[in-house]
Formats: sequence, C-alpha cells, structure tokens
Amino acid sequence: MLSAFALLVAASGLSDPMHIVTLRQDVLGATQPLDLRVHPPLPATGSTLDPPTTSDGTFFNAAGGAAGTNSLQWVFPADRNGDGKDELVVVQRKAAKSGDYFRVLLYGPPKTLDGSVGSAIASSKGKSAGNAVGENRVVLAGAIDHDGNGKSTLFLVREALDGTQFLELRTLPAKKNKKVGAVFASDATFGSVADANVLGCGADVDGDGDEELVVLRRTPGQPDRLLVFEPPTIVGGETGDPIASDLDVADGGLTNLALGRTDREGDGIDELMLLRTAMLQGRSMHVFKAPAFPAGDIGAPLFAASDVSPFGATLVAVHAFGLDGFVPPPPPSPPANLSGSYTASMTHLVNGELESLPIVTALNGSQSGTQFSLLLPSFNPLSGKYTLAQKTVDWPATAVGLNVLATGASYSLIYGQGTVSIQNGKVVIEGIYGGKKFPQGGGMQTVTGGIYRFVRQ
Ligand SMILES: [Ca+2]
Ligand SMILES: [Ca+2]
Ligand SMILES: [Ca+2]
Ligand SMILES: [Ca+2]
Repeated sequence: MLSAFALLVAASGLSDPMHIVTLRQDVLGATQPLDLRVHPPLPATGSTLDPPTTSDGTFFNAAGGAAGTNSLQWVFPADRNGDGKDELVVVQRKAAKSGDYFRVLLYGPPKTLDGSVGSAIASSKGKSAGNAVGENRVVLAGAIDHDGNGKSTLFLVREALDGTQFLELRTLPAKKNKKVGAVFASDATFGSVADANVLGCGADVDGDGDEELVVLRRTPGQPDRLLVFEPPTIVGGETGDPIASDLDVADGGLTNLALGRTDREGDGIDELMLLRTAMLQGRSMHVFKAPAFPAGDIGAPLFAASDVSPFGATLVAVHAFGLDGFVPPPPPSPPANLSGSYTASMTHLVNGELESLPIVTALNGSQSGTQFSLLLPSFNPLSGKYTLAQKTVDWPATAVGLNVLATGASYSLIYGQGTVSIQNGKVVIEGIYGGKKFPQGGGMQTVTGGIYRFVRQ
C-alpha cells in the first residue's frame, strides 16, 4: 500500500525541467556585482550549457563596504509564496560595530537578457536572520520545502561557541524589512566539533513531494561527504542518521564549491548539482542522481559541463542551481526587414555520407516589401558564380520559404520552409532541405537530411 501511495504522490510531482541559474563573480572583489544568468533546462546530451535566456549582469551589487564586508554569503532558490515559481534568495553579510550579521533578501529572476531583477521583494529586519560572528553564528543557509506544501522555508545551520552545530527551520520574510520567522523545527545536534556543514540545499531526491535536506560535510583529513537527511518537523526534533549518503564526493582531487538541486527531466525527482574545480582547471558543473542508500554512490555525472568558467577567467562561476517554474520570455521578434549580409552553413547526406558545403560568407540578402531574396552560391566547380534564390516572405509570421536552390552544375538543392529567429542577438534563417547532386563525372545522387543555417552579420 505504501509504495502505491508513494507512486501516486510522485506522479503529482510531474513538472517542467528546471531552468539553470549560474552566478559569476569577479575574482578580484567580493563586493563586485554578480553576473546572474538563467539558462534553458540542461540539454539531454553534450557538455555545454545553452546560452542564457535572461540575465542580469549587475545582480546584487553589494558595493558600499570594504572587501569582505557587506559581501554576498549565499544565494539559493526558494518558492516563498508557493506559486510554483522560485524566487532568488541572497544572504548578505552586513558589517556592524556590534558584530557582523546576516540579511536575507528575495528577488524575482530577471525577465530579459541584460535585464535587471529589480529591487528586493522581501527582506529581513535587523539581525533576525542571525549573527555572522560570535555565539550561535550562522555557518550555512538555504531553503527547503520540508512538508511539501509548495512553500520553501529558510534553514540555518548555526555554530555554538564550543564548535558544535545546530539546525533551525524558520519562515522567510514575506515583505520588505520583516523579521525572519521564529524557529518552528530544529535539531540541536547537527554537526560535531570536527565536522563542518559547508554546503547545503533542500531537494526532493525521492520524488515524494517533501524536500530532504542535503548537506556536504567536511572533516579535516577526510573526503567530502554528501549526506541526505529527513529534516526535523518539531522544535527539539532530530534529523537522525542520513537516509542516504555518498562518503566520498571529492574523487579525483576535485574541490566542491557549490551544491544545488535541479530536476533535469521534470519527473519530480531532484538531481543534485555540484560546482567543482581542480588544480589548474576551470570550474565545472556536474549533475548527479542523488545517492539512494546510506554509504551509497552518486556515480558518474548525468551531465558534466567543464567550461562553466575556464581556468584563468576573471569572472568565475560561484553558484549554480536549478530554478523551478521559470517562464522564459517569448523570443524576440525577428525584424520586419531581413536585408543584410549572411553567412551560410549547410550540411547534408549524399548516399548516406555526411557532407558539408563550403562555408560561404557575405551572401547578400535583400528585401523589398514582403519579397526576400538571398544570393546563394553555385558550389564547385563553378565557384564564384551566384544564383538568385527568391521567394515571398511569409510575414509577419516567422517563416520564410527559400524555394529554389543553389543551382549550378554540381548541386540542385531544394529548400523547404525555413524559420527566422533571433539567436544571440543575430537574425538566423534556418531549415531543412533535400535535393539532387550532379557530380562532375556525370550521374545523379540523392541529397537527404540537409540542414541550412544563414546568420546575418
Ligand atoms: Ca514564488
Ligand atoms: Ca513548506
Ligand atoms: Ca522527498
Ligand atoms: Ca529528475
């Protein structure tokens, strides 16, 4: 009965794959603004993140204090109001004569490329989010929906003067300058003197709707451990032993810098994301299935991007996590006039063999009314001769038909319907084609699987 119930609940967790947030910071200054980028969900294959959909290059400019003060301490996603859309939580360290403390601020994600997240939608009052120094100082903060009601709450790991650590769950501020809520669940023993809870996040690793608490725990002389706990539900509660763990997540000399969760496929089961580096290497993003058992194994990454920030870069990736419920803005409309100089790339199969046509630059595209013309080349052996391809642009729809071909002695390619879009700020016309090839020596071959792409310079 229990497993049937769990399946039922898991089915209700189906949603869209999460977008990916990366944050970069100038290595030279802790008070520099962060470059925040919202990327599309992780690709099914490959090892690179897709270019961002929206971004804010001056996210959380914490200027106004000497380096190390008023600095950003943690950034994580949290759905405070339970509308299915994550907000971005920033925990800022504030300098004060009476002792540095932490301030919690919530922002919406950026809505456009090179946009702004705008001002904070909620923030903590005074020192209600905890001290940064001294007794019971906060050493780790994150968000968790421990009860699966869709609303994230704040978790804080704090350290007593004797070095032992304890865990608190509290409500996030709902408006600006509101106190962080009282402790409603806690565990008084969440780390011994020798242990440091250095990274953490809430993640529903079993897909039952409730988030577990995932922490990366570091003990001098030992490999980093990834531990999954059932969070406490009452004040004076107990997380108990980890329900799942991997006791070595520093394999291969990797240093773990940040931990986040993402649901890669939208199946309601969160994967875990580690931002890592190694000696003389850049920063990489590795996405794993969470360990399933105590002393389990996260295994090989399901996705690995080695180029999140290259070695020696000035702007380095400092955080990465999934963003739930993000609705990307509609893609920008292509311009009404497609005239301009285009580069072309064309690949196809000839008798099953992959063939790329010579890269051609500076193709002249011109538009008059709804008529769009692009001068396409004749390919070898008649290099240098251009043949006009002309077709009415289907406008304002984002489609253009290029119905004729690059002709000439060597090829006759028939273009199908293409699409026009803006990609990375450039006009792109792309589509598929098939056709015939007439080799120099005579005869005819069938061209299939053609993909053309014209990019306006
Ligand atoms: Ca929300
Ligand atoms: Ca909740
Ligand atoms: Ca769960
Ligand atoms: Ca998943």
